Amino acid sequence: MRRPSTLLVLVITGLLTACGGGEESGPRAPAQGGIRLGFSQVGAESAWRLANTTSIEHAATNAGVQLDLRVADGKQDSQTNAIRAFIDAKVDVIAFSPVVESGWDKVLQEAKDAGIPVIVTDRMVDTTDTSLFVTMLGSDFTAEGRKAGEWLVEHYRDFNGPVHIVEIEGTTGSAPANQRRAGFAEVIKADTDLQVIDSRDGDFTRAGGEQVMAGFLREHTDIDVVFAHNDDEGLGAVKAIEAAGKRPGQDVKIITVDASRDGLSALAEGRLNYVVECNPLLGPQLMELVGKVKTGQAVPRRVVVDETAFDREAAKAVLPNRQY
Ligand code: GYE
Repeated sequence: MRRPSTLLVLVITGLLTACGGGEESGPRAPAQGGIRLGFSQVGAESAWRLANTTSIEHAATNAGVQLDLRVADGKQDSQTNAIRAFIDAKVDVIAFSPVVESGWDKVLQEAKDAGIPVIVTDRMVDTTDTSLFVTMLGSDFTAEGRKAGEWLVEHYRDFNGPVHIVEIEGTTGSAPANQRRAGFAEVIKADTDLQVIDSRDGDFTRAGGEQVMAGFLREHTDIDVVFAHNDDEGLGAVKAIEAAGKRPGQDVKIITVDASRDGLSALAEGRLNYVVECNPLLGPQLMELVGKVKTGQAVPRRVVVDETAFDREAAKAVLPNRQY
C-alpha cells in the first residue's frame, strides 16, 4: 500500500484543525502568499476578544497573509471607517466582527461595488441582502444560551418554588447578546419556577459586570442565579457578590459563557457554577476561508465552530492545557 502523500496528510490535518474544538494546534495552514486582508476587530473588551485577535494575527503570519488589523473601540462608526479604509486601500479580502447586528448594508454595498469580498466572523450581521458577504464563520450563540438554560433546568429539577434569575447581558444589539438571551429563554420556559427578574447590559466587560451586579444586589434581596453572557461579566459579578458579603457559587449560582482560563479557574474554585464554551481561536479557519475566497473556490455560507460546556470537574481537567 502506498503511504499517504505529505500533501494529503496536510489537507486532512488542516481539516481536523478546522473542525476541532477549543484548542489551536497542528501544522501551519497552507501559505496564502501575498493576499492582503483587512480585518476590523470589535475592540479589546474581554479575554475572549484578546485571544481572538492573537489567533488571527498568528494565523495570518503562518499563512503568509498580509494583515491590516484595525481594532475599534466597540463603536460601529470606527468599524465602518476601518472598512472604508480597506476599500480605499484595495485589499483583496475584508473580514470583520460586527459589534452590533444591524446597520451594515451601506458600507458592505460599497465593498461589493469595489469588488472586494467580505467575510463576516464571530458575530453575525442582520441584513436581508445576503450577497453582501460570502461566508460567516463563528459560534452558534443560540446553542450556547440553550446549554446555559439546560444546566439550570437540570440543576433545579427537584426544587420546588421560585428561582430568581438575573441576566447580565452582552453589548446591547450584538448578536451574542441577542442570541444567548433567546436560547436561554427558550429552554428555561419549560420550568415556570425559573423566573428572570431583571436583565441589564454589562457590555461584555468585568467592570460592566461588577457594576450591573452591584445594582441588582441593591435592588433585589432574593437573587438565586446570575446568567452572565460572558466570563468577564461573570467575574465582575463575583466581585460584587463578595463585596455584598455573599458567597458566589453558593449563595448565588453563576453561569457564564466563553470558558477562558480565568473563567475556568473560577469554576474550578467553585465561584462559578457552569461555563459554556465559546471558542475564540478562529484564526486558522479564517485564513483558510480567505485563501479560498481570494482564489475563487467555493466556501460554505456558514461555518460553525465546535463547542462544549464545563462543570467543575471538567474545568479542572482542561485547565492545564487551556490556551486562552
Ligand atoms: O463571548 C465576549 C466578547 O462575540 C463571541 O464577545 C464574542 C463575544 C464573547 O466580548 O467575551
